[in-house]
Amino acid sequence: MPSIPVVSAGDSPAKVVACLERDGAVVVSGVIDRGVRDSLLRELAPHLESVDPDASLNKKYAEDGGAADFYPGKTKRITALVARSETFRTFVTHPLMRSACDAILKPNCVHYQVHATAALKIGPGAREQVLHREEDPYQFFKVPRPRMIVASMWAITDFTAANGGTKIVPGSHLWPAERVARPDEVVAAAMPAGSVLLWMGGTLHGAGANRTDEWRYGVFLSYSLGWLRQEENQYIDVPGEIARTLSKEVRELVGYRMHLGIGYADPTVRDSRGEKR
Ligand SMILES: O=C(O)CCC(=O)C(=O)O
Repeated sequence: MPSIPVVSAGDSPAKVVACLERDGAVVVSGVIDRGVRDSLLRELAPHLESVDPDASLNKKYAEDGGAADFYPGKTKRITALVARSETFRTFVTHPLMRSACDAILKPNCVHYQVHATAALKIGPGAREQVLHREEDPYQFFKVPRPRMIVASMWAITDFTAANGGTKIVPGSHLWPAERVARPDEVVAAAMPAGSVLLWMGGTLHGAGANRTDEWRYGVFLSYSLGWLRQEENQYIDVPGEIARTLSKEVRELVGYRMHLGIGYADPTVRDSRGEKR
């Protein structure tokens, strides 16, 4: 029976990376304490409270005529977390994420970047999400693709198999394209609040169905090779006015940095307030 390995925050970065490389996913318990979770909840509440759980990103995608079914209803989803939450910025630079990305992404780039951010609340009655790979948009590369993305889900509330805990297909980052996961190969990430689930960009995964009467609250954070187009447009979600206020480390991780010659900009161009970037 496949399973997701569990390690603790005190375990070595090498152990986390070894699990990721072997199983395509790992749960690290005890990463963020109650105080950190409370700060994040406070900072994001004004943004999440106004989300219509029947519309959320689902409606936006449906209106685009794109993947209408990709985001299930009865969920609340917001992005732009770097701009919206000071606490979230500590996740972006967290040593756990830096060491995993150093080991998995650095061999394929000079530096990596934040790929996407989201707060994801899965409500009672939400159906499960279709299994997918973070690297699916890079169709040019054939599955199994080169390592391009590392993803994570930070449990703000407990995650269970019943309340929408993220579904993972262990080992699927190594599968050929045509292999389809059998139901007994899909495992829900059950983890207490404060844990972080990491997975490889090639690992099949998706949000679980919520069969309880509680909301499952997780924060998504992924990173990609510094020469790829980011999934979330960080220059819109973290505009220059905000980027200027961030630490150099966060600003550069968000993408305000060149990767070799890629991403240059004219420093004399002014932002919307008329100030130099
Ligand atoms: O909410 C989750 O557990 C996973 C979400 C996800 O994979 C997605 O929205 O693409």
